[in-house]
Amino acid sequence: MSYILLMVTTVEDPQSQAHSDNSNPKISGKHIGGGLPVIEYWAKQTLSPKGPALWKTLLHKSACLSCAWGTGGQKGGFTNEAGEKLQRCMKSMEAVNAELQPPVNPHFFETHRIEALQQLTSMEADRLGRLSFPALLKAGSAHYQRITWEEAYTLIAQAFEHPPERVASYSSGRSSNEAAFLLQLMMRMHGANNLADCSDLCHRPSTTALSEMFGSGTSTVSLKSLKDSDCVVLVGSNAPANHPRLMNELIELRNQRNGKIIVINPVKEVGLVKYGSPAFPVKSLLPGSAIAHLFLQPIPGSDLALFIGIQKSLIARDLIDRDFLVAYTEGWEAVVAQANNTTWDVITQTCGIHQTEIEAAATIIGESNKVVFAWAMGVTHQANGTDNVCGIANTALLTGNVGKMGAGVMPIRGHSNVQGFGSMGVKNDIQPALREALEKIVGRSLKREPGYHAGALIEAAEQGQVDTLLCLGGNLYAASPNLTQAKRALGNIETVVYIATKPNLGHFHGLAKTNTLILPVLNRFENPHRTTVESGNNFVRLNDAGKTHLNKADLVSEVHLLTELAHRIHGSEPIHWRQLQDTQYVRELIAKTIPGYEKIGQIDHTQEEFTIGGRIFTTPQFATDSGKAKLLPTPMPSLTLPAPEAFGQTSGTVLALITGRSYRQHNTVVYDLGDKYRGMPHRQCILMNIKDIEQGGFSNHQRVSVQGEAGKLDNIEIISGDIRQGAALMFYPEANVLMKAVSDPKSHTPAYKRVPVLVREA
Ligand SMILES: Nc1nc2c(c(=O)[nH]1)N[C@H]1C(S)=C(S)[C@@H](COP(=O)(O)OP(=O)(O)OC[C@H]3O[C@@H](n4cnc5c(=O)[nH]c(N)nc54)[C@H](O)[C@@H]3O)O[C@H]1N2
Ligand SMILES: Nc1nc2c(c(=O)[nH]1)N[C@H]1C(S)=C(S)[C@@H](COP(=O)(O)OP(=O)(O)OC[C@H]3O[C@@H](n4cnc5c(=O)[nH]c(N)nc54)[C@H](O)[C@@H]3O)O[C@H]1N2
Ligand code: SF4
Ligand SMILES: [Mo]
Repeated sequence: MSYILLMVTTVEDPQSQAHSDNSNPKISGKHIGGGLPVIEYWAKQTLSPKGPALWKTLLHKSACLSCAWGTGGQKGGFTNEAGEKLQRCMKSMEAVNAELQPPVNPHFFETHRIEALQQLTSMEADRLGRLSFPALLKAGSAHYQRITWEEAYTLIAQAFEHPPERVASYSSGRSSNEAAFLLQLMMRMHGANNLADCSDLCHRPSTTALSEMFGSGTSTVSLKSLKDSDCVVLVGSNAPANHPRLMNELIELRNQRNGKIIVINPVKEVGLVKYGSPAFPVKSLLPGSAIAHLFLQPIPGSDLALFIGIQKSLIARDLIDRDFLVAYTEGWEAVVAQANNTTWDVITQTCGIHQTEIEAAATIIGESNKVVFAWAMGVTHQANGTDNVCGIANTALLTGNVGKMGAGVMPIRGHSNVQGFGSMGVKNDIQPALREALEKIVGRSLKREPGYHAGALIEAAEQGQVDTLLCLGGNLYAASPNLTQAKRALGNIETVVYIATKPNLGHFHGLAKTNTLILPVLNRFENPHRTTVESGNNFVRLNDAGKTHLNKADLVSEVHLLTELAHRIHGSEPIHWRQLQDTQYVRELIAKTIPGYEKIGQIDHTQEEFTIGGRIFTTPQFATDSGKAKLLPTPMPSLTLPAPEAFGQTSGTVLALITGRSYRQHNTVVYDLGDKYRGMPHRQCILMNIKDIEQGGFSNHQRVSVQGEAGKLDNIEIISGDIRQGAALMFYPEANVLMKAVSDPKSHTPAYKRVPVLVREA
């Protein structure tokens, strides 16, 4: 297949930047994704002194810590839910490796002032080792000091005496379903719904859009169903780095089923062009497997325009499924009308992709029988993230690609149990069904009004409206946009409690007004009891009990910590919190209250992992009230960038900055510097298109300053790479100092992927 590259005029970029797989992309880093470096990493770690412990952990019957694709559990560390072996990627080992570090030296905090700790980078903070005793930093003190658990519980229980609306939690998706369930129950019994969660910063636009359209907010596709597809459209995902095993599915789709792959991403991620997978050691690992048939590089933030274009082309050529629309959906007429009424000029100028390329994508989608539309943060981290998701799902529905085997919509989730947190009700609004079920258990009515999501929490804290914040994992400080604001906001909270496995930037910068506590916990493979997690593909895994290597450490499990705390806050009636330290009882409560989770009540006896009921649609019967899927009209984004004057300058190059992950980091935690696949040797880089470099009068490897609306970074090295003209890419969390907290009004998720910046000579 070959597509002609044509010139179009756009606001940010005069050139269409689509490529077919016949083109020869110039990649500044590696020429294939994955490949030998992956095997080198496995070999190096295996041969290191930690090797035996690493392997023991990988073989432990618990789910992978890293991403939500999910593997491991009762079938064994390397087996997925389809029973396939060799399904564990290097990222998994990377995550385990970090957890197997020795403890932070018991005298470390005594000998290091907080000012010194604030000089540490993310990687240095993580490398301090595992947290292994409770610590407290009092206002005015220069040091975190060791405290007892009793002192910690007493302090936190006192902090929970503030009015409920002034008490909040934040959580991150690595903890178990059991811990998540207990957290929300404890908070809701306290009387507020201030349950901010990392999903507010992540896939909330997907949940918001899909809930309204299908009555269920998660993927409609199971792994089994994905394996039946004949086309995948992958939008705004760097799966080779963040969900590596998804690459195996793409390789099988293309090579074994002769299926088609469309990739949409302003950055030509090398692994999405060609990927060498260790799961296919002979055919793929060294030569690499071709991935994208069609690679479209739109202007950041413009995916919706591209999808309206695809819809327009499908409608014009009668490639939509009218019988399906009439029988199983609502609202399709308005979506068809919108696509018809939007001119090609507006579409191509907004997304910067020529009509020919858009039509090529429509042809592939229209001519395929079973299409899965998958997406990640390139879609959700936008000021119109929810509309973006609607635009993708509308396209899926117009072509009859939801509600059958082999097809559907698939948000590729982030943290390994972030979706489980959502299912357990960790969110700032409470669904009526969950509320009613919980009310029966606690014997009184629970608050209905929504509480703070992550962004609102920061804003409320900044205004002095929050007294107590309990953080179950994560790094709210470094994950938030506008680090200066986040620091100031957290500094207005009386008591901040960090429940964590390893030190991070938040523990040293996100300091409370009076008391900051760090409470160490066991991780998933160390807990003395069983726990469960839920993957992005709606599969629930059971984690066996395990042991920690931290022999002399003073650690507890998250379940122990939360139940002890809840006992002190709420007493033992109507809930006997301490009894819930046996997680089997928590699972019984989950089975009674969480829709689709009924089977978890038996899992201790059956060890049967399961797919959650009511979410995977293989027939066109949806979970909405009418049973029909709803198509929603999507306002076209209007994308402009400010002039240098908006940054108080008269010269320089304004670009749309994408901020995301390097190959060697997990969210705010940096494991190693650099990203060899993108040719970026260290963290202080900005990836730019060669034309922007030349037109701006810069040169490759020049050091520049990058200025955003909220802050500036100096001494940033320009790296020329295969990124769309007008766009640039930098790594988070360092880049979070640049941006203001602009967010999608429907989901409140920040627009981390389209940050206006000015690049100037240093
Ligand atoms: N190893 C590892 N695995 C992880 C994580 C990790 O940090 N490390 N994090 C986990 C979490 S919480 C998450 S949410 C996921 C994140 O997984 P991803 O969403 O894959 O991660 P990001 O780095 O945010 O990159 C998203 C991709 O979107 C592209 N993009 C940016 N702007 C646009 C746009 O406007 N349109 C389109 N179409 N594409 C765009 C970027 O070029 C990039 O390739 O990974 C999870 N897994
Ligand atoms: N600019 C920019 N900002 C972003 C993003 C972006 O792409 N660009 N991505 C956003 C996204 S998608 C997300 S999800 C957020 C991530 O935001 P968070 O989830 O808040 O941050 P993490 O870095 O994943 O949190 C890491 C910390 O979790 C703790 N931890 C690890 N395992 C455990 C455990 O088992 N139990 C407990 N209690 N603690 C544990 C460790 O102490 C570790 O330091 O960041 C968001 N921020
Ligand atoms: S793809 Fe994700 S879940 Fe699977 S092994 Fe890798 S990091 Fe773990
Ligand atoms: Mo995420």
